Amino acid sequence: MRDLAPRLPSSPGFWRSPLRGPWFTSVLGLVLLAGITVLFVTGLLSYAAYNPGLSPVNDKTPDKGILGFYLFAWPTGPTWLYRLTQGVHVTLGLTLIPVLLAKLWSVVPRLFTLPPARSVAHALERISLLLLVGGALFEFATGVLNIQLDYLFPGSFYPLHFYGAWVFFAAFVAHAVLKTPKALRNLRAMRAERGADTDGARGADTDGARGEEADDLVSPRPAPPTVSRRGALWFVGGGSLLMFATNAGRSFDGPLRATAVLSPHGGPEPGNGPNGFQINKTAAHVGIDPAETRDDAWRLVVTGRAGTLRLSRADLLAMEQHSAALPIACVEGWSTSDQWWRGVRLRDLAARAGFEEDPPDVFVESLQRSGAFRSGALRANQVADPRALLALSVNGEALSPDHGYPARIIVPAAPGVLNTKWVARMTFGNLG
Ligand SMILES: Nc1nc2c(c(=O)[nH]1)N[C@H]1C(S)=C(S)[C@@H](COP(=O)(O)O)O[C@H]1N2
Ligand SMILES: [Mo]
Repeated sequence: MRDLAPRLPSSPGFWRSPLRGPWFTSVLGLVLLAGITVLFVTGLLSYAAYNPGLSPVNDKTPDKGILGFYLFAWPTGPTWLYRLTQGVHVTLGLTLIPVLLAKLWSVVPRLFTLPPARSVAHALERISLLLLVGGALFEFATGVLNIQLDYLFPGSFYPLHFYGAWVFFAAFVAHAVLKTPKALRNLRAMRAERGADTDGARGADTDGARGEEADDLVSPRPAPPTVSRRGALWFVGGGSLLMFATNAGRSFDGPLRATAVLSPHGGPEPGNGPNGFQINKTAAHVGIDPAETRDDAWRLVVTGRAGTLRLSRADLLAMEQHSAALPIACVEGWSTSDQWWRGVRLRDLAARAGFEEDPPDVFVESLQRSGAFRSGALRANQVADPRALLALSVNGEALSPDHGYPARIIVPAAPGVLNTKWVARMTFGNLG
């Protein structure tokens, strides 16, 4: 006879919620199966959008090996592409937090099962579960920390979140392959039973709980219910809705952004006027010396086949000026609507550097002396796009110091991080 006394979490009688059982776990599991698949795909897309294969400066995970098998040249259109993929990645991730927590709660008795392993196969299954649970918590935790104003996690976010995602996903695929058929069977069985109930063939039952007795998640001595399973699902869904409603707004401007009360970079626009849109890091924060940005001091150093040019802001303003309506879309998930940028085309600068036809890749460096985002490499397709600019003004006014005065990069569909501010140097070709 098994010990049913609730002494230890490993005792079968310890966990008493009548909500636990295959139906509850299966519903949450299927929601996560769909949601996490989207998170994984949009995450991989975001990684590709950074151009990690293009130059060591873009590559935060140089040891990725075959995990970079799928990398491709990120396109320059539609212009809102990264705004969409990364907005979905971050907002969906936040929205799924209550579902993830509920799912872990629903299977928590299994974490305490004794003996820890009954066989080699059982040991393997439990190790994969550990990677699955640990990996999920790790990915959600690093993701949430990275969208805070001051990143708190020890170490660089990129390798942690990237390798963590692959470890998690390997366990996730194994788990999904093993469990999806069972989850679907559970749901079908419950539905069939409910159908039988309405025929009046058997006595009334709630939420299709019958037939679950054999499952190890079902408590052998359940406490009286305080809420139905359906009610519990509504509660989880309500939590998700709350996360969505308090975060999604930062992918928009104006009154909608003000609804993003739980998000840094949500809230009101910083200031009014042409430069009054979201700022990632201010000039003061990254240590830009205003003296270096003055028109008499600042020169853009452009290097290419034609040697080295030094261009003042007046020289750049004397070149043909072009406009493009493009958003800023950050890896943190926030974005702005289209701003009206004006300046010199990157491909015209490439031509000045000696690449009249077929513009090459370019390596861009900022006045900023340190920090991960002081430089970035743009691919040839990005340089060639006629909407890709070295912007001198935005919305009809010179760039503000915080938006990158004297000049910044703006590339359609690219992640914000590639739109280098306070540009000092551009090297065309030979990225090494
Ligand atoms: N030199 C420099 N450029 C930079 C950054 C930076 O930290 N330093 N941040 C990048 C990031 S992560 C984003 S999202 C955009 C934000 O541009 P904004 O502050 O004008 O909105 O600038 C990019 N350009
Ligand atoms: Mo960013």
